[in-house]
Amino acid sequence: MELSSYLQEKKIIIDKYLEENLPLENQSPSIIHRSIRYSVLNGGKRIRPILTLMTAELLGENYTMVLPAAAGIELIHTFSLIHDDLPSMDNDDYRRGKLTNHKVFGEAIAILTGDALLVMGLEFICKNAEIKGIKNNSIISAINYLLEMLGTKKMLGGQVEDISWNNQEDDDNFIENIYSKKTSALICASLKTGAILSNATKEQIDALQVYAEKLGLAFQITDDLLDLKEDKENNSKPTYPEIYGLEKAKKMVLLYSNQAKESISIFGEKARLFHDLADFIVNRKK
Ligand code: GRG
Repeated sequence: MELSSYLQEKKIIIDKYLEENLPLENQSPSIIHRSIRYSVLNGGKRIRPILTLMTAELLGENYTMVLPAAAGIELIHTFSLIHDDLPSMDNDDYRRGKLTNHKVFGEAIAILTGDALLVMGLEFICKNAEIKGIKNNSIISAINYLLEMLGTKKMLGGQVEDISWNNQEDDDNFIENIYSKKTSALICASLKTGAILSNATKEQIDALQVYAEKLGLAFQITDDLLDLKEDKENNSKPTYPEIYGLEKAKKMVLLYSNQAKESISIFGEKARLFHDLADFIVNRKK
């Protein structure tokens, strides 16, 4: 199957699962459920949960085996976006082409919506234990790894460094290190969740982890390149292409994308979609 059809097909599956499993808007307290549905069901690309499904399929499982956990990861991703957009952080007015959560519901509800999505995301992953063939131990390992990826050494720590740095760091790898924590970490957890729940071997997990790390870096620098084309509404810090220039940024995206592809050679032709995704990240327009 072509990657574009695959992404479209799996996005529909994830959207449907989320639509059917999120609390309804009229459920009390209504405002938080309206806010959750506003931010989750608003056209994200669903790259992270798709990676979880893709990993299960690569390892010979049906994607339905990992669907609740994949949806849980999307909820946690949405939580991070809502908090990232807050006035005290990036102070963004628009997300996914619509007003950000705090612009519609106010700051207090936006913070609580993020909190609720983090809790609900973990709840969805726990629900994956109800699927026949999934071992409780695998759920515990997947959650354990995910929490490591979200904590102060990874995503949360990367965000702290991102909002605290003063543009005077002279280490060339400084921004890559932040991107690895802020962006690659959750992508690593997306693949590893699929891998653990599909009983992958250590060799397979190690290969997929390198792929995820490199894909995350290519993804974040591409995000910066796409942001350059949009008018900046806030006083955010300079991004990779603004510091190192367009040419170097494009070169690094290509390098990381190629390294991602090389890292999964053990899967051979079976990993074709993963190769296509690494190419797609380089060429994506949104
Ligand atoms: C993890 C406990 C904990 C706290 C969160 C706020 C925060 C700390 C982290 C923010 C990290 C962040 C926003 C990273 C940027 C990641 C990124 C590239 C987002 C855009 O992803 P896409 O393009 O977006 O997949 P869509 O809209 O398609 O889902």
